[in-house]
Amino acid sequence: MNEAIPATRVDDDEFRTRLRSLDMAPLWDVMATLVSREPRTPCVPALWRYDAVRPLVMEAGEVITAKEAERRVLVLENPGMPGMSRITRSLYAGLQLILPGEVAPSHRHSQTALRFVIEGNGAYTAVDGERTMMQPGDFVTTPHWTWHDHGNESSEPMIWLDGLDIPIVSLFDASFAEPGEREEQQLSRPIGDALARYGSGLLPVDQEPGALSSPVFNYPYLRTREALDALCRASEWDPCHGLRMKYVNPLTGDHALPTMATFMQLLPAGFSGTGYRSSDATVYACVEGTGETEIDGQRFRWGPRDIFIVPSWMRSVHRAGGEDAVLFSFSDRAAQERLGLWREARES
Ligand code: GTQ
Repeated sequence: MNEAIPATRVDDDEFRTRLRSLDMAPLWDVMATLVSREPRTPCVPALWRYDAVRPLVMEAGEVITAKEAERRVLVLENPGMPGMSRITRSLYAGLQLILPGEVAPSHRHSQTALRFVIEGNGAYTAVDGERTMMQPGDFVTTPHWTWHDHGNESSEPMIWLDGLDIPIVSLFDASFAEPGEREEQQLSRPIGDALARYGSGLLPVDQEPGALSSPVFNYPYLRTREALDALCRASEWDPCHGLRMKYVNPLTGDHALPTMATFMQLLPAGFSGTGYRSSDATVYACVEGTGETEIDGQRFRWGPRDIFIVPSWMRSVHRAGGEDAVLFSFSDRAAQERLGLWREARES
């Protein structure tokens, strides 16, 4: 934290050369960077307009099949970190395309994944023996080390936003993955089983508490939207967030996934928020309505299906247009909370 050290004492090249030869280095060169007073990040604010990126996603459908690619995805790369397959320092995001009749074969990995459905109707993801049919606005999870395959038996292409904790797992050098024995996993439960069993305000009578990831693996938009609709009549609005809810694991009340926190928020028509910062860089996907988010003074206008990010600790302000706006978002807040790292600052 001491930024001014007299040059005469530290500019001893001969000393530095000897240090380097023994794989050592002086901390005082890098102290202020390593232990910064506030978050410093190469991550920059960015927005992907769906109208601009969709044609390229469809073009990817002509270049390679889902099966050949294993996962046919265009990675959303933060412009501040090109070539690093990450949308923030800790998170990966991409747009995945499944065309009618295609299957993305079964596999499992250490990384936790989430899907947020952007376009299409009725493609499925199967997770550990159960399929769920996906609709726009649905939030679908694939907890770490669960078998999952995706398929599309509908007549339209389906596109969803993938969010994975790939950079977190790679930071720990803890990545394991394996392909399934068959392309599509064997199903052992009917469609809708997990939601009925765990996500309906009920639990099996002998259910053990706990579990790192939620047993509910599809949080349908229909239900989420209904909840927001009912709440917005009664709730007082948060000056920064409007009405913001988090997706939870019904066995713990904690975030649905251990590393990534997920949220849905409603900004009422004409909402003009106050300034907000938090230590979790956040990926937003607009579901309904239009608006703008000012990020460190830069204005990003968004509409349905657009994706944008607010980097760690940058000041953001949300404003909604003439109708109610709905934003899905995810971040590494779940991991940060577990490590005691997460912080926020609000302007009143
Ligand atoms: O659907 O399993 O975007 O394994 C990247 C890696 C999606 C997936 C991605 C993956 C997946």
